[in-house]
Amino acid sequence: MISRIDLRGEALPEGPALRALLPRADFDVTAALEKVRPICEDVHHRGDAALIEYARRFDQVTLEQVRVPAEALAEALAGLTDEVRAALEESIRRARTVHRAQRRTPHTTQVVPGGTVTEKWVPVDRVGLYAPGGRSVYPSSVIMNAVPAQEAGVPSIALASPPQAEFGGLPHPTILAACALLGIDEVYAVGGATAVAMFAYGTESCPPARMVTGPGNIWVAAAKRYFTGLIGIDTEAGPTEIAVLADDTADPVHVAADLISQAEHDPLAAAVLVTDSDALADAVEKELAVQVPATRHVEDRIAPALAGRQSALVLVADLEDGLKVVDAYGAEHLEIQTADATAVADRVRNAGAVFVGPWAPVSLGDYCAGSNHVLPTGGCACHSSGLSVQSFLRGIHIVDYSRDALADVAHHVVTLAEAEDLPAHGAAVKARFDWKVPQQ
Ligand code: HSO
Ligand code: ZN
Repeated sequence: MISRIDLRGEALPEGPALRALLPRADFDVTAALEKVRPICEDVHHRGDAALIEYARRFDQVTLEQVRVPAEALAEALAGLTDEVRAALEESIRRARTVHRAQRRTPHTTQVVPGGTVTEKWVPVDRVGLYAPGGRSVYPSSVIMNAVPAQEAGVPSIALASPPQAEFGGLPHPTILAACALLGIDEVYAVGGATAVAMFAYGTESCPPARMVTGPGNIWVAAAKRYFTGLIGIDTEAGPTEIAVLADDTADPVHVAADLISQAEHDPLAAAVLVTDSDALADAVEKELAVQVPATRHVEDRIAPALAGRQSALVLVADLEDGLKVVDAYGAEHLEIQTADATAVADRVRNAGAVFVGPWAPVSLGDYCAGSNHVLPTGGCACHSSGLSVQSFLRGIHIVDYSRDALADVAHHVVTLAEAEDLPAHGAAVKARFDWKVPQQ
């Protein structure tokens, strides 16, 4: 059901050679890019009419307008059960606690007497959030995108989610209810690449946004790549991944349950156990055989995800090698289930989020830890972070020098300008001090 990779033979290779030995799903955004390009350009030229046409074609829904009326949001909120409402509210509360602490304050550095550089933090003016439909109706993802944007102080936040035929052409009611709980009242029934294009270019109904965040399928990822440079994006969000670094102190029942929990997202989801214990690997494999058939999404997602080339039980000589392996992999989610898990977790360099010890399963982080669940996938954790308040802020340097402070450093500026063959740069400083500006 799940393959094994044994890395206990010779010394572990380094860098790309080690990465090449580790499993990973194919997620070819480049190929999808060619297909989304004409759709995005059509939205650019025809605006709402194109959105309505694509809703008919892709979602089998005839829309009269793309904006979701306020009454639909109120109705969706009223339709939530008390339990779901309380759980969403708790998730929002915890996410707010963590993200509020990420707010940035301006900082002024006195470089020299009379010369300061201040870094101030300014939120993006307007953000478009995307919430997928279909198999992935996740109100929790609405929370994970909206809360950091709100805590960053983004003044205008809109959300798009695909229209659903079974809900009269509106997005899924739990998505609408989550928006209502979060105070987001600008919602569009627009899905996939067309939603990203709507936010990037703007249409008659929807003013353009400066940034688009939120998970989605390969078409959403491709549209985000298409618009990179025109707008800000979070990440391209590939299939979910969980890696577990465990030794023989780990409970195989928990490890198997956690691997299955993320395999539940997608047939391309990755579940990887890295362990120095044959006994644990055997026990986890047995547990998978017991637990998988008892889950709801066996055939369509969990079984193919675990059997796919992206998932594996990886055997290593010791935890030192285990750390090298998980760092080379750079998982979206990494659980550490070892003796002294805190010390081991402390040494991890590459992961979207780290879950320490037996009481911090990834699904806690998916919903209610307070941490963000929009995290880098596909090895991007080696260079990028998950969504946070910082994602929605721009740091602007404010340079303030007095005459004396500029005079003091002027000769260095002029020298460097000459060294770069940019004499006009130097002249801009000389002009302020009656230096002779060279005429050429
Ligand atoms: N594990 C997913 C997020 C999610 N889980 C949403 C449940 N709902 C990617 O981090
Ligand atoms: Zn999840």
